[in-house]
Amino acid sequence: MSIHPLEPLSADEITATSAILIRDKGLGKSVRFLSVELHEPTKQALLATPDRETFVVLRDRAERTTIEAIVSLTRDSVRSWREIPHAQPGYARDEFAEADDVVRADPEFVAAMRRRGVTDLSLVSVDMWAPGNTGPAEDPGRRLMRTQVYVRSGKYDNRYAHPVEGLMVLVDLDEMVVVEVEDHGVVPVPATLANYIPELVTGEIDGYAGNVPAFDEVRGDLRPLAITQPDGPSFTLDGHAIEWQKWRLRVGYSPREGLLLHQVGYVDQGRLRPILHRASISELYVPYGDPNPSQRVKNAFDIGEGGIGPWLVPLMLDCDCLGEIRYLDVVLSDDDGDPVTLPNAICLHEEDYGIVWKHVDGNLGHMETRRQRRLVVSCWATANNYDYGFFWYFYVDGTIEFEVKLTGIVSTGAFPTTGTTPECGTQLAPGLYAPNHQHFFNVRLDMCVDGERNSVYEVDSVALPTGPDNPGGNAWRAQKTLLANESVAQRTVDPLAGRYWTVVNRAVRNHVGQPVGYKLMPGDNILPLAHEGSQNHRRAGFTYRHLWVTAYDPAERYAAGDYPNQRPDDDGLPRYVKANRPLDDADVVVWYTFGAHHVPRLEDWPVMPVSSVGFHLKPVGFFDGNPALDLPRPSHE
Ligand SMILES: [Cu+2]
Repeated sequence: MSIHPLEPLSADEITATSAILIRDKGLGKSVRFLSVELHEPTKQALLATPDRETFVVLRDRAERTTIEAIVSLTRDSVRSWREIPHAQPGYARDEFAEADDVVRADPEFVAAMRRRGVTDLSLVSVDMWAPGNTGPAEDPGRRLMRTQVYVRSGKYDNRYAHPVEGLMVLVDLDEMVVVEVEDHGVVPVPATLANYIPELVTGEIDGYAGNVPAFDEVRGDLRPLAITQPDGPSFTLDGHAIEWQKWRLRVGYSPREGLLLHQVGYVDQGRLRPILHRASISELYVPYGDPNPSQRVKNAFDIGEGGIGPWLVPLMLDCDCLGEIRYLDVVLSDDDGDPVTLPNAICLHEEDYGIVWKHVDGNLGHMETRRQRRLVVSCWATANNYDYGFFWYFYVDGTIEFEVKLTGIVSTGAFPTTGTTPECGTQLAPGLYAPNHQHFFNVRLDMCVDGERNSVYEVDSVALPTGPDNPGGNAWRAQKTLLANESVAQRTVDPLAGRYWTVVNRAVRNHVGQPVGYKLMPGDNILPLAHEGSQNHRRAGFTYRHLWVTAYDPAERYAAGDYPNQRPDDDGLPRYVKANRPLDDADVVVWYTFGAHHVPRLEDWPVMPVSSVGFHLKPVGFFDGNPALDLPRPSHE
């Protein structure tokens, strides 16, 4: 049985990978497997039958070294073994758990908690954060994590209502020892309960009275709303390949990026037309904008420091997903290199999405209406307090949409109730606040609009000067500017100019002779507010531009570089574009950064209603007309 070269790794392949590495490299107990993933064949290699390979990141705790290995399963051998100096890869789950034990057992930490009146350590909750890089004194060669600490009022209590401000513990993960207990002084732990589990909110369970906000009972007036597809869904799934309507795509995943898409195309008049070779979220960066000691260190590269894969959560039918659902499992490795299966981590389903087109001919009294439908490919990941949903949508009119849904619990801090309320956050309860912050996402889109040779244009709508050509002063046009090389292809949004970017193939023309294309339509967006010299500016240069275009290089996969964890300076896009490669009629990769700006609301507490951010890819002259013209009339039975 031949396996498609882009099929994700099976559990057996992960086992085989670690067995080959242990056998050929004599790996001992000091080596952790931080990640094992498919080593994806390059576009060139995909044209033939590539070897089946895996890419592994290892950490040797004894030697304090990071190693990248490529293992050939086809040839039963280690093809590449490379030490990466000064690199701190994303954390493994086991490191979180082990560090937690070490912190709890530390006498200095126990004493600091006692100074705050906390003696029952079973109620203390330790969240692990990447330490970031707060200054030149920090040694990125030492593998570190920094805590944020909370105290629950009871077993099921929402810990984020009770932050321990100003107390942080730095842990060395290679040695698994406490490096430093940093105590900026006692701030009373806020006491007001803020739960979201109904039995706790209503006080039905003893010890949880006094929740704010509160309700007496859950609503009883919601009648069933059922989604039924008696004939099943309209898509088919073969391994990880999906066919739905005229869309063709492959679903994949990696430990770092979570959900991936490969080889997205559209069947147009019997011909499969490629659009995207690969699409993935390349970084998720969350800088906090508050000066307090516990807050200014919150500077998370959630993808480069952790990876979405291990944070994926199993999805539940009729809860996460409504209707006819097909689930895909995700198989990752643990830190011994053994496979771990996350069941039902990726959800596939169809949704009705209102009306796609409609017209009533008033003269004839004739009406035609068609319904919009979309294929949804999604997953959810929980990163400490936050929950992120990653949703790809494919519409019957050729549109692709990517949406991130943000929910979960805002990160909190405490302040003395005798002082003023913090300036850079929102008060949630007496002594409790949620600091201002931003979430920046970067999506890497390896484009192939009707082939690999594409060009990218910026399109602004501009008014024509008044004069003989514009006698009424009303005229405006869509002005296209070629982004000819990497030094100019670093752009920001401009909603007042209706700015979008098109990716076109000049060698393929539509029926009016124009190059076929897809356009990237930005949604809400924001720039960072952090100054030069800040961690944001030093370490996350990719957030200071929204659109980046680079020449395809399979080694360039992450907007903040391969190893942002603890790195003092920048990498990724700002480095990639230094080559200033030409982009016209080239194999291009489009990277889009979009920020969710979060001035927390009281209504975001204690769990925030979903807030969405994302973008659309829409055909622009890709088709000769409305591709949804051939949809059937909705039936009226
Ligand atoms: Cu937020």
